[in-house]
Amino acid sequence: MNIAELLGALGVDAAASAGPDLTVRSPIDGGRIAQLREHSAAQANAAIDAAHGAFLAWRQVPAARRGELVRLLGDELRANKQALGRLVSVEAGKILAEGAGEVQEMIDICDFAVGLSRQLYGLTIASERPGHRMMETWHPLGVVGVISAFNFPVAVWSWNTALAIVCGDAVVWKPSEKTPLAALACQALFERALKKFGDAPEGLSQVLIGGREIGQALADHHRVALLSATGSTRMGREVGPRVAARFGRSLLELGGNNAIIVAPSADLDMAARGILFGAVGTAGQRCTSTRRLIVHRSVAGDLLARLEKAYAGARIGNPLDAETLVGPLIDRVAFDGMQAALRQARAEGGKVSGGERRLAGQYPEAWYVAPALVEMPAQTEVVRHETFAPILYVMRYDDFAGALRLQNEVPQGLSSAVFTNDLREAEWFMSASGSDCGIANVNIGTSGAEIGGAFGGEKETGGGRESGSDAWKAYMRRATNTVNYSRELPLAQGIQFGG
Ligand code: UN1
Repeated sequence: MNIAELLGALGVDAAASAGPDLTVRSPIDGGRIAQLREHSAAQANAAIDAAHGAFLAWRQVPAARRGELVRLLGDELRANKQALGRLVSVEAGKILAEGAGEVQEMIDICDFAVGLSRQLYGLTIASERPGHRMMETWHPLGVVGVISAFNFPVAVWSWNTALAIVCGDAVVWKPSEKTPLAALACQALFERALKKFGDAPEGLSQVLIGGREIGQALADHHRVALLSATGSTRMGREVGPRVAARFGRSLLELGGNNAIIVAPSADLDMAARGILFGAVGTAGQRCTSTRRLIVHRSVAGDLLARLEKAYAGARIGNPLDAETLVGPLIDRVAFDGMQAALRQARAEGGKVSGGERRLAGQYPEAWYVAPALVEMPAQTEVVRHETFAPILYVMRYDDFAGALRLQNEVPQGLSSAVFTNDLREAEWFMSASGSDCGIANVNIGTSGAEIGGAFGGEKETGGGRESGSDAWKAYMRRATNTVNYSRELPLAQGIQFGG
């Protein structure tokens, strides 16, 4: 299927979005796949106002009925899993299995949100006063702005939207300028679901194509009650304070610098497989990608030999070919960033294997690379930075406390993992004095989280939590209700006030 057929099958009216402003290229060969019109800041503000109007009506619809819309969206995603997954592969460059996997995450969060639509529960709390009852009620919040990155061009929208819709909110989405077609496809599928649903208000979910000005409109507009932003720490540093300045809420999911610790008792075969998926999968362009390996000195040689073999066998190439494991980097900027990091690693004493450009003859306008394994003498400056590319820095450790120190001594705190069969090490790793990340795994890698858990991390990762567990609470406002069913009016804290 060519791109026009793919968009057609997904219900995208390509002509309606065509325009001179934004050239969309496929990282597979660098070729142009679309030319789109961008929205202006004024259009963004109008979209936010319209979404607010939709919210005022939507919040009155019973939550279980709101869940029905998400159920219908899940049906559309099931029916179009392969087509949407393929579009993600074409536009973001991830391999077909990962494109389809990303759509599966969307289906999963829809299922989760449909169940949630019959919960959205609050607590009842013992009152200190006789004849009184205290409780919490969760109400819809308002307009949720979503800013997403190229690397998960559809799933991140769905984590936010599935929850926001059942929570009674409206959504305005600014996708990455690198992956607008996938966003238009999501919007088209959402509109199909809306048609089947019937009576939803106009403007409940909208997409804005464009760059900085759109992000700024979402950050600054007082009607965006929550801005959920996924991307670099640099972006978060800009967006977070702007939203805070107007006392808006933000949910930030920023950079990761995820490590795997491999202990002497580890199953090295399993560890090698987990590291390969984490470091090389999605060409190292997940926020959860494994970027650091902290391996016990006694097993380092054995593990590295396995990894070198696995790296040599990982096929680099067109992500649409079934045998490919490593697709291209998103663009030249990513390639240059990777080369700069490797130069810095060498200057800091690193021993680099891999990292060079591949397939330049076949795809002169695309940026394929051999994943790099870099043995570092210490956790130097370059290791402390997130480079969005398949670079795995390898460091050795002697005692577990030292390994934990290395793991935590970076500015980011998203995901982490340990491979060990030692119960003490595993529990220590997950304890208060263990990993300081939002995700701490045992005997699985750092990437590929299920949607049922809360997703996000600490420190420069931004502190937000999306997706499962009680992440829905960020999309609602909490009211504490105290009800007096007695005939007296006792004051709290025993205060006597007048007669
Ligand atoms: C991201 O890279 O922004 O845990 C999200 C994972 C995926 C999500 C990654 N479920 O790797």
